[in-house]
Amino acid sequence: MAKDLLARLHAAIAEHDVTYDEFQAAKQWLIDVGEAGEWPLFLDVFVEFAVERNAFRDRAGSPGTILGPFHLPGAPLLSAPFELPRRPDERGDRVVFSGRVTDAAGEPLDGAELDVWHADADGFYSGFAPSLPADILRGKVLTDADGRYEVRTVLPAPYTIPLDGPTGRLCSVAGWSPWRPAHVHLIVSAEGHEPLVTQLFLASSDHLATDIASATKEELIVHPEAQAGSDELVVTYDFALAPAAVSATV
Ligand code: MBD
Ligand code: FE
Repeated sequence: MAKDLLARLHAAIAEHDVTYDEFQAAKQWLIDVGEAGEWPLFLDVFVEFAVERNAFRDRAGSPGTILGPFHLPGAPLLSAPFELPRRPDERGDRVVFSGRVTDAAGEPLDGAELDVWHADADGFYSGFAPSLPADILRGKVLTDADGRYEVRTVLPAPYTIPLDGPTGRLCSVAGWSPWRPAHVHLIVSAEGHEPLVTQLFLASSDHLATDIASATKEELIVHPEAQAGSDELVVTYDFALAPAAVSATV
């Protein structure tokens, strides 16, 4: 694989008639990505979707998409009414996500875990952007005996790659929009099943057709609905998990 990758790079150098000045500029840019700590961002934005698509091409159950660089382990397990921690003055429309977690055959999974995280109304993630408290807008919930879950939070805004770093500079020089559409991340897991890493995208968001991370899928777009007599929007979404891959036994 490493040899093949390098051979393709050497072919591209010849094809594009790359000069020494271009090589030195590319070398410095790669060094800058490392110094800015942007390798996780760069790889998850420009490479992970191809790995996800390939790794799960034949998997049963609901579609997944990329994990991205902003998951943190150790989010708190929430009890009713299942509200993600937030600031008292947190901006963003209030919303409840609810639905069922089943196996690939539609049988409910009791005690399945949903680990949920998302950006705030300015597109920033807690634990990564210094402007936010460390642990907000992240939490876990468990399904009940019918496989049902609920999570209450506020709607996130679209996310932009930081424009002042090397990844943002690449986007601007290449003329690529640096935005991801507004989305909520989830890892849905249950004993005996493959964990489902996925995202739900808000239908009302800008940038759905031009996600810089190439990770938006039609089946993952949700439409928050207003309900009479409530200021809480509702999103209903069901997750189906594939059976755990059978490991070889001797
Ligand atoms: C994100 O919010 C994200 O989900 C991914 C995959 C990459 C960059 C920012
Ligand atoms: Fe994200």
